[in-house]
Order: sequence, then C-alpha cells, then structure tokens
Amino acid sequence: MHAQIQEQHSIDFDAIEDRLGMSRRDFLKFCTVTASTLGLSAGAEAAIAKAIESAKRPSVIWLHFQECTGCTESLLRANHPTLERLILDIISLDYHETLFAAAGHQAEAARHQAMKDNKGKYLLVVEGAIPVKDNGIYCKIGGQTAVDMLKECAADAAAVVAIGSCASWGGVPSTKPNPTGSEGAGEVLGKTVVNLPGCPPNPYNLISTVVHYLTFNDLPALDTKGRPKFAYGRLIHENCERRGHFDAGRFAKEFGDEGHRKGWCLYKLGCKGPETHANCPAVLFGDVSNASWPVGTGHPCIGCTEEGIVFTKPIHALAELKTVTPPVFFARPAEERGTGVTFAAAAALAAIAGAAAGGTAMLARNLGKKAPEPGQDAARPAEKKGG
Ligand code: FSX
Ligand code: SF4
Ligand code: F3S
Repeated sequence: MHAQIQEQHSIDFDAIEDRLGMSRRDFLKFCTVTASTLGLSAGAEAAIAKAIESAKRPSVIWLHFQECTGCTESLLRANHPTLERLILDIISLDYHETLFAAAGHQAEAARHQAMKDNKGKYLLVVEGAIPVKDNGIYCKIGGQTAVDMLKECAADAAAVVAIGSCASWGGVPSTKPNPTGSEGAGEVLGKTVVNLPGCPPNPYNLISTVVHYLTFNDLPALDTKGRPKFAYGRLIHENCERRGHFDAGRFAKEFGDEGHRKGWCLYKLGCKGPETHANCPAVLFGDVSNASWPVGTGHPCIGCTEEGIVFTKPIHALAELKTVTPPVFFARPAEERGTGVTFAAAAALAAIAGAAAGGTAMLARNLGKKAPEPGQDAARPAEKKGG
C-alpha cells in the first residue's frame, strides 16, 4: 500500500525524511493513524501524506490567557519528540508566548506582522479562558486585555481553535464563583469556534484538526458544542477497556482494593466515563509506559472534556448513566453451591415470575434487606446472601 501511495501521489519521501526526521514507514503510519482518527474513508491517508509534503504550512497564532499551560505541555512533552516535530513542521507557529525566543515589543511585532502577512488565512489557537469582568483587567498581555487581543486576532483569522477546557468554555478559571468572569473563546467572540476541550486536551485531536484543514482546506464536522465529531462523538464508557467489568458488575470500591488491583471498573470510584464525550480510550496520549490514558492507569475519568462535569461534580460522585442502565442485580460469574437460596438466584426467579422491576424491592423486603440504590451492585456474592 505504501508503494502504491508513493507511486500514485509522487511523494518525495527522502525530502520528508530530511524534514521530519521520520522514516517513510513512520510517516505513512502517522498519515494512516490520522486518517483513521478523523474517521476518513480508505485512501484518505494518501491525500494527507500529499498535503503534508506539499501544502504551504498554515500560519498559526497561538494565544495564552488564563490557564496552566498544560495544553502546550501535553503537545510538546519530551516523551513524544515526533509529535512536537510534526506539529511544528506542519504549521508555521508565528506567535506563541511560551515557545517564543522573542519577548516584549519584539514578540508583539511578530504577531502583528504574521497577522498582516497572512490576513484571512491564519489559524488562531486560543489556550486559556478569557476574563471579561471589570473590562477584562484580570488578564493582560503587553498592556492589552485578553478580550481585546482575542477579538483583534480573531477578526482576520481563517478559523479559531479553542484548545483545552479553559478556552472551550472557561474551564478551571470559570469555576464558581468565577471571580474574574472567565469565559470561553466562542462565548467572547459570539461565534462558533472549534472546541477541543480536555484538561489537558488530547494533542492528537489538535494535530488531526490541523491536518484535516491542511488536506481539505476545511474544518472537520462539529457537534452542537463546536467539538469535532471525530473526537467527541462517543462516550468514553462506550470504548473503555474496563467496560466488560462494568457490565458484569465487577467494581473497584477503594483505591488499592482487590478490584482496583485486578483492573475492574472504576464507576464506584466516581469514573465519569459514562457521561463524558472523548476519544481518550481509542487515541491514547498519556506518558505511562508506551501510551496510556487515565482509566487505563487506574484513575477514574474526571470528565475533563465535559462542561458541567469536571470542576463541578465531585470526583467521588457517581456518573449519570446516559446510554446504559446496569441491572440492579448482576449475575455471579460462578454460583456458590449451598443449601440457601442466593440473592442473585432469587432475583432471577422473581424476574421470571414477572415481578421484574417491582420484584426487586419486593424481594429485598422479603429477604429483610434494604432495596439497593440505583447503581449499587446488590448481589455481590457472600456479602449479600439472603435466605
Ligand atoms: Fe486549561 Fe490549558 Fe487545563 Fe491547563 O493551558 S484546559 S488549565 S490543563 O492547560 O488551559
Ligand atoms: Fe470504564 Fe469508567 Fe465506564 Fe467503568 S465507568 S467502564 S472505568 S468508563
Ligand atoms: Fe479527561 Fe477523562 Fe479523558 S479525565 S483525559 S476525559 S479519560
């Protein structure tokens, strides 16, 4: 397939190798993975490869406002030098306060020059929230408020990308009581921007968005919150590797307990995967081992991409189950043999008898137990034996 791509699209792999320091195999692998991350049909990797090889690098102006710089860190961290090299090669980063060698007037002059030279064509990436209270005095760069700088830079941008939860809707700085009146870039500008929430966000989603723009001269399809559908179209819970344990009712209940050590579902530790849209389990970006993600390393998802969940809902609180409702009673993997009727077996009998939903409470009363709360796994073997 690689030879085919080379032949059909006459891609100069030697030049790419020199430029990116990537072997042709790695480069094509990157193009294929990006195409599949974007959910594009077969053959798109060739168009991506060609675009990266030949398209003029789009000018990018990257603004920093109220934030921790974790978004930039996640993109440029040392464990993924290829990622850093790629993004810095695919785009022409003409203004970035953290990475700039220039400072003061020099930096601001570079921004104005880039805006002038690429009028109507540059991508504006916004990192961090924008405080609007008291005329925006809580965040100033070069004497200009964040609000003014954002509006000035957005006026002639081809597209605006809000990277991270802070820029998407306000994130951490907007947590109630939101003392500085922090808002996201889209809200301040009063228009749709591409939102890539996450605290920090998955850097591959930024790269994929930029590559999509470069290849098709267009932005990827967005959902109603301005998020690319390719990255935020599914709930984490739908793709989680622990999902089998959730369905079977096997939960870690404390950090370090047996279930936690065995890699069981983290729902009862407050995992917000069931109400959080993101592609973290599919497109890994953590640094542990080769690649990982929070739930993979044993920490519940805190819903860092989801407004109204992260920084709002307590970390230990149970997630709302948006697409599935777990059974109140879970089948035991292997029934214990004994003389007494087990809770799970009796529940099954109640269901067969047509008592189903109401039967749960009835059965609990008959057995002298309290009816379980929704989401509570009532039928843990041994602990909840009735009869
Ligand atoms: Fe916000 Fe970016 Fe969270 Fe930090 O700078 S999305 S605080 S990880 O990094 O804006
Ligand atoms: Fe995975 Fe969390 Fe869903 Fe459990 S609740 S399956 S850990 S996403
Ligand atoms: Fe954030 Fe949850 Fe992914 S915490 S990084 S959305 S697993």
